[in-house]
Amino acid sequence: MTITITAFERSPDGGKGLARDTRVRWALEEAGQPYEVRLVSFSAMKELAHLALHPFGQIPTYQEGDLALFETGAIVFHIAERHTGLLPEELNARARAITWMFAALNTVELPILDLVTVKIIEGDKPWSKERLPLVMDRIRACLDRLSARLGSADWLDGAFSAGDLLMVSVLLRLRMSGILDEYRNLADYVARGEARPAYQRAFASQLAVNAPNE
Ligand code: GTB
Repeated sequence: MTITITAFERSPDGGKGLARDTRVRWALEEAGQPYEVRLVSFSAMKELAHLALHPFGQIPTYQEGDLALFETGAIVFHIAERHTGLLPEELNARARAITWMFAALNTVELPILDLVTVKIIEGDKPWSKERLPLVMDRIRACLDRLSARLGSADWLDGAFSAGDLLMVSVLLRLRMSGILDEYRNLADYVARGEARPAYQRAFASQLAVNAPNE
């Protein structure tokens, strides 16, 4: 059955891989699943046809036969459950990998999104300068713990899993801020994720849509 995902017709990052379709593309590449991409404009995202797929009018969505999903965590979990390569077979190891998926999205991504809000969305507000150090402190508190847990391991819990895929995707958002460079092992961890051939293919395919024409 054909898998179709949605992505920005024109991503605001110009193809740096920061929009959330990249993590879904990456999961599909890791799982060796071919997929098609339907590009949507910002206005089309708010129209009824897209709202039927994504109640919050966002990308990415995932369609496979009569199944339609939204939320990258749910989509990556679905892909990981149905194909090999993203979740361990052994049940306890599998449960731990799923725990890291939730940790990436529920614990680590939240302060990182606050940074985007304070710097970009609310950057012109009078409180944003004052708020920035507080947000940075919350990110560092989280990264201190993550860095300590990762230690010198390649991945969070044994072999690469969907937990690592989501954690690396979330941490990538920090690259421009420079905070990641304060944590050598986390910077190396992200680089290891980006070096995976499946990530490279995912990145290249989203870049092909967004890179300005030569
Ligand atoms: N929790 C949802 C999920 O994980 O699927 C969040 C989905 C989401 O935020 N989608 C964004 C969207 O559709 C795109 S990824 N926004 C349009 C809207 O809400 O109207 C967020 C994003 C956008 C742009 C960049 N960028 O250019 O750097 C990075 C990330």
